[in-house]
Amino acid sequence: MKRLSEKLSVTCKKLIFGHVGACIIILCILPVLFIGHSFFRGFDIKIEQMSADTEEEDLIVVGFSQLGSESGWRTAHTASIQQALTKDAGYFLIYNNARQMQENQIKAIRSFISQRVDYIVFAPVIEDGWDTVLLEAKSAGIPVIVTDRMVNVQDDSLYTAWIGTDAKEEGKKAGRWLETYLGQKRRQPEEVNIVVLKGTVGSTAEIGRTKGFGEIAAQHDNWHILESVTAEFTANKAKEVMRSMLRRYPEMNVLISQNDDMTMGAIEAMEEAGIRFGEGGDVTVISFDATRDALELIQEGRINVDVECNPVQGAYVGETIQKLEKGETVQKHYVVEEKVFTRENAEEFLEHRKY
Ligand code: GYE
Repeated sequence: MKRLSEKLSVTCKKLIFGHVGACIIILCILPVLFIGHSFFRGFDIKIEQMSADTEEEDLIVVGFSQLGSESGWRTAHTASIQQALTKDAGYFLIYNNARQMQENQIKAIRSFISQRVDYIVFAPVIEDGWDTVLLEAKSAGIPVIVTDRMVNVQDDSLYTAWIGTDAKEEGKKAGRWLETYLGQKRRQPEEVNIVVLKGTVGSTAEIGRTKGFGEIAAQHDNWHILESVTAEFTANKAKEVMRSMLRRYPEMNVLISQNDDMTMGAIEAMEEAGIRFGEGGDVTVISFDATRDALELIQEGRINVDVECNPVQGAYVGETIQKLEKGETVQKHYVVEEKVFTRENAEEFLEHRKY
């Protein structure tokens, strides 16, 4: 492995001047940069920390491009990667938050390439549009580990491994739960009128959950998807969208919300409008993620079911890197384990839920 100090020297040169001798000049201007460190703000790189770490050898340098911080799930996913790739475990982690913008992720990946990191880990905001930048990483000989959402690339050798969740299966689980639920105790209304709050359009979670649920819905003549509309995986947007859905579709009796944050926003809108929802209510609420807050709402009977999406992926990312370090082959696609939560089992898991 390349020495960290060597890589940082290259980083300095490329980031600032791009010619030989740049590091000498950098030493002179470092105090100025420390005062007005907005220069490096976009990449969350702590110069002080990096300089101190140049003393250390054999740290595996990982550039991590996270797509944003839109949800409780995302916070847990970021934490999971940060907790796995620690200095004690032998890593130097460079974290960048792309704030939902693909162009920011592309910039971050290019910056990681120019810093000659050992690995790139990234959670892509949407599936399309990665071929060029991933080819650049491949040409630089840097393995890319995709996590959470998937990329849609022509050549799958552009990434080394993917660790994530089965979004389509999650959508199907939601549909199958609804089938069973409606079938029980003659709950089947004549018409099942569904509104779907979708996540970020073009993201794996949105594509998969929409398709998976849609396949089950298509098997029932009396299930009508009144509208599928994005609320971008955020609570605020969902509250706003839900207000308008409630005005437009008073006949709605099932809400499918593709993540817990949107569910919280939608619940607020229903409360405001005096709609009875959840157990014994007029609107059945189906959510995804199963964060701690949502499990509590299940216990209170305000969410009927929550299809789990597991954000704890850091350990698998770490294991994959360790295998690659030893020259071992790694599994190309690794899907983490997921459950379905209702009032029957929420309590049992709530006790140990960390996110
Ligand atoms: O469900 C949502 C998040 O990609 C699986 O993104 C992830 C989704 C998750 O913002 O809460």
